[in-house]
Amino acid sequence: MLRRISERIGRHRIFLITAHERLDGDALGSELALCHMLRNLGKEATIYNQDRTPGNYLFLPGSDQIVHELPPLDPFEVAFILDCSELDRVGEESARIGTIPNLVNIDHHVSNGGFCDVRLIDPQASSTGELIFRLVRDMGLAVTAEMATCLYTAILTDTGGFRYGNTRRGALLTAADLVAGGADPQWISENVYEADPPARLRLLAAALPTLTLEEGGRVGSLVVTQKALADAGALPEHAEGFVDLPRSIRGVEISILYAELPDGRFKLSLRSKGKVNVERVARTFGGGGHINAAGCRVEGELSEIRRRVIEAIRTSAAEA
Ligand SMILES: [Mn+2]
Repeated sequence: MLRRISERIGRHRIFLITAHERLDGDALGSELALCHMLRNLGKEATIYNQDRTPGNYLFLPGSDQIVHELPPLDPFEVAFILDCSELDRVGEESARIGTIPNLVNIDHHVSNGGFCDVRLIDPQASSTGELIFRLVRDMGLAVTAEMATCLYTAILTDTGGFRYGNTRRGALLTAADLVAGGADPQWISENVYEADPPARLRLLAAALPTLTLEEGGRVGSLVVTQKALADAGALPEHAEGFVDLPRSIRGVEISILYAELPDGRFKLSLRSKGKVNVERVARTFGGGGHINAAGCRVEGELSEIRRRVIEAIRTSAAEA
């Protein structure tokens, strides 16, 4: 499959690169590394994202050139859809992007349905960044310092700072190669994790009193409402990582963040320890992800959603 992707790169000249809405370090790092690679080959590449780049990723080289309005599509020969298990994860413009003649999907989600022919899907990979690295190496191309910074950020963030279950040999070996290629772990970590605006801590202060432990302390959760966001003067991206906090409590196996969306629905982020599968829980609500990290969007009253989630956790545990 790597061959088919490199053939497409060789044969074509003008590329669109995109990833899922609500950007994370893997989406952005993968897009930017691929963009650098294509441009180094003398190709034209444009990154389109529906959402703005979160502030803590603006240090990534090339992030200032990302566009948020889809340019006229006629010139594009190939669209790379990165870190998406489904085309519609791209957002509002997914249908239009789907009309570009050649689609290539590079992704590591277990729930990937295989929405296009040319794809590189490996649920064993830590991140899409790790797969981009594989592609670059397979093509015999150099990993520049810029690319190394982007790909290291992708792996660092998708493994939760090399802590989650996807922190396997491949992730660590790739990270080591990227450090050799010019990625600076300390500088990158400071930019990603230690560059928060005060609003993020104000939002955290509002979220912590919502801490709820259920199922005998096995399930821990936090809530971020639209009101809390407004009061803190915070953006939804500032709640990034809050889901990991209940999980830091001994005995908590499943950690959930209920984040209210502007339309009143709730975006659920689920994390788990060890063999506990939250992907199955998210799938009950039409979402997806990985065994230890998944998400979904649910409509309804929060208390009712909580009840349904606990029910899904029980069902999933009974099936396991
Ligand atoms: Mn990812």
